[in-house]
Amino acid sequence: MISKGDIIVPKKIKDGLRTDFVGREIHHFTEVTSTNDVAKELALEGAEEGTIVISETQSRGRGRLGRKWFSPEGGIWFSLILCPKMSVKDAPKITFALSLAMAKTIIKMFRLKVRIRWPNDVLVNNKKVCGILTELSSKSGGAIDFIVSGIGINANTNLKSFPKALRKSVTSLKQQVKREISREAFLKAFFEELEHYYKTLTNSGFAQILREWKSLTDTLNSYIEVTSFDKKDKKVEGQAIDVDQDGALLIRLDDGSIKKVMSGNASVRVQR
Ligand code: BT5
Repeated sequence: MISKGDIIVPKKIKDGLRTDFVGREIHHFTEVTSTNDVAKELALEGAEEGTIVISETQSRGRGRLGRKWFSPEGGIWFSLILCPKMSVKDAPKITFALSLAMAKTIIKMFRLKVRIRWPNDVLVNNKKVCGILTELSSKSGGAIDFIVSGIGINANTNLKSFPKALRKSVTSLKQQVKREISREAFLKAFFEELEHYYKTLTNSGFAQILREWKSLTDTLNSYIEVTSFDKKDKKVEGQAIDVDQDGALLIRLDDGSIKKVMSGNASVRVQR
């Protein structure tokens, strides 16, 4: 049972919120299967761009490829509806803009050591604090109809609520700053940051996002192992040398050849 004092109050986020559209409409729940599912239904019913769906817990929170996303109370589990005038192949760029906005928010609010791991993880002191799942609906002709970006942040979650196997690789903001954080203040700051980077992406293009993203990633110049989702979970190892203008990771394999991975799971072996 979640006590009333621990529930996110949307009004506290909206009061003084300096955005044009992100977070103007907030739907808050105690428990849902996945906020991405609820947001998708709302988008299909014509919800406005910038609409947010937040839940205190999720019974079937998911990561990429249907992996389980643990969503105990104290976290921030939410989805955002976006309607960018982009083609489907550009959708991964949204995840770059969101992870950059997340990293910037954590740095500005808590001055922690934050790194972004290609393509969708935000780490604090080398442990995962946030994951992003971008799903989309497309129109005929390859244009995006809408995007639902699901963002999970271990804000005030207790590490004991995670399975033992995960505890070594995850952290929460509470654990890092050694006090409970205001989830409303965090979301307000994040919504402002994310609208800024989303507008940068849609008005000025990906180059500026990528430049800032590169200054915060731990993946480039490291020796990494990547499980590629492009072709049936194939594992590759090598030196991560660049992220190209589509968001694909370029890896120099041990035989000197260059491998391009559009989507996958990276872990850093040696940081250079
Ligand atoms: C992600 O997937 O990192 C995307 C997570 C997105 C979660 C949000 S919460 C709101 C919205 N609603 C949803 O149902 N989802 C979104 P991926 O890169 O595939 O990472 C999944 C892996 O992260 C799992 O296999 C675990 O190893 C690990 N993991 C699971 N729960 C975690 C947590 N709470 N914190 C950190 N790591 C976790």
